[in-house]
Amino acid sequence: MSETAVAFGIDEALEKLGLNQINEGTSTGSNNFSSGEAIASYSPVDGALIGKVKTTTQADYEKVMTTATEAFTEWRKVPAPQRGEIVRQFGEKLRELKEPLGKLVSYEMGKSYQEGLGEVQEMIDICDFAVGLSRQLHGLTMHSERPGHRMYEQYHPLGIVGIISAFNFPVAVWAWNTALAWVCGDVCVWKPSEKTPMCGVACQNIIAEVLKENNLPEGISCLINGDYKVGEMMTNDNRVPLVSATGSIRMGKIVAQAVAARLGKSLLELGGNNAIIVTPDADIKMTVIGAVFGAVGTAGQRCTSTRRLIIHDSIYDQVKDAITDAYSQLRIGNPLDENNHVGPLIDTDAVSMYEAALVKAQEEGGKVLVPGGVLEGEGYSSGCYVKPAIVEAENSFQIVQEETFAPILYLMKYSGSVENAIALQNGVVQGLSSAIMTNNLREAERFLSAAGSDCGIANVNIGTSGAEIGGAFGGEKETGGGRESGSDAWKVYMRRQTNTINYTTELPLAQGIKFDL
Ligand code: UN1
Repeated sequence: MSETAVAFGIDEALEKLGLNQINEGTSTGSNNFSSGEAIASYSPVDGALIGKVKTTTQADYEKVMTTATEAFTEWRKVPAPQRGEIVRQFGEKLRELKEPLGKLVSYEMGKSYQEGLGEVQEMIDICDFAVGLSRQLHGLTMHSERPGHRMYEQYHPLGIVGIISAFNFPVAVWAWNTALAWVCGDVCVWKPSEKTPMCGVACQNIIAEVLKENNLPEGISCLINGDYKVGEMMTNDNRVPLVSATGSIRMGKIVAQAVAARLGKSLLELGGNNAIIVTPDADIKMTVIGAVFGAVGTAGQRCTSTRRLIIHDSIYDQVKDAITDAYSQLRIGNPLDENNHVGPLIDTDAVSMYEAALVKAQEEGGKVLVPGGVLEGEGYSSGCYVKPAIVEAENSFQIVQEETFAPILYLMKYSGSVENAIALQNGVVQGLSSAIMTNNLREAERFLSAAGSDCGIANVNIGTSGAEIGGAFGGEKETGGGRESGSDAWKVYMRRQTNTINYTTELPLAQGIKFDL
């Protein structure tokens, strides 16, 4: 255990999460049949080893599928409100373990401790949502065209839901999926990112305890570990009717094609290229807070991170100065230290991508306003700390069209009406989140209209990140079209059945067809 880890109580947190033994690589957590090569998890905070987790081989995967399949036959018979009760207990455990889990998220992923706690709060919130939902999995009733007939629809569980999640939200995205899937009567097989495997084992330990206390099979929640090859076992597997995948567009295209080839369902939550439009009527103070948090929060590694600021030319210089000034006050360093605003990137590969993007932006003609750079020296020994950068750029630059998972903010101007800003905002392949800062009702409504933002999320006087769990979360175009968490996102985790019941002694056919024997 490193000095930093001890100073910030990581050892205690690991112990509370039942992870102490993993440090020796002797166990990979409950309900984990993994026997393959170990993957080591190093903290981007200080480069120290947190623990090792064994990967899942094809033979291990078969065992997991048998366990999950058996658990499903039992779980689907449990009434939905009772399934909700299990999710309620899971939410209670998360409340108890919010600090240690938030700390592990911060230490293994690198986001600030505040954001780590926020992520666990999202898990708690989705549990509460799912508990209520467990009594509201409604279908509709319809009027039959035939006399003495009743027609209605109902929702049944799908079976095994495969969850592939990314490093940037190592626990919350799993919970968005799994809390809903469980109340819907599904069982889940989760492959967390190989960059944050300890968070996966910690979550599995928490739910395993709840299931054990309730004499339920642990196969309701299964964990598999490894890289994309382990993910492929699920995407190609007919026994997994739904694969919910969060990650890059590149990954999503591979998953979508594999799942579609076997006519399975996929729920995709892929990259964003999120912009804030700043109109002449914007509140500049609010704009600065929203834009800076959006761009540098989680070190620019949210799918909802603000990547572009589209500013009206009449206020461009004023906004530019206010934002660059705010950047000069950012403190970059250990994310467990609550004085810091920005922690490290996930690993040194991410640092290389950040550096390459800054070079590319300049090659394409971008003008650097706030130079980035990799931080070195005391406190930065992991090599993962970078300075948030701002570049004046054109929307048409190839690098601006891409999502770089790093704190790089592109500033661009628009002139004339808000439609010109909306055209720029929509002028990318991604369609996750978008925002407009304005006190002008007409502009706000035009941004929200059918001719406005083409994204899954469109906010007014709020930044692009930090969505609440109560709304459906996801995006259009190459973001993948999936919707997770709130609203009626639960429907994707269930199969719909239309039932028609004849309570007469006749057998009239629909559409008035006569078929007399
Ligand atoms: C993600 O980055 O994959 O809206 C999810 C937000 C968070 C979730 C982001 N609630 O920023």
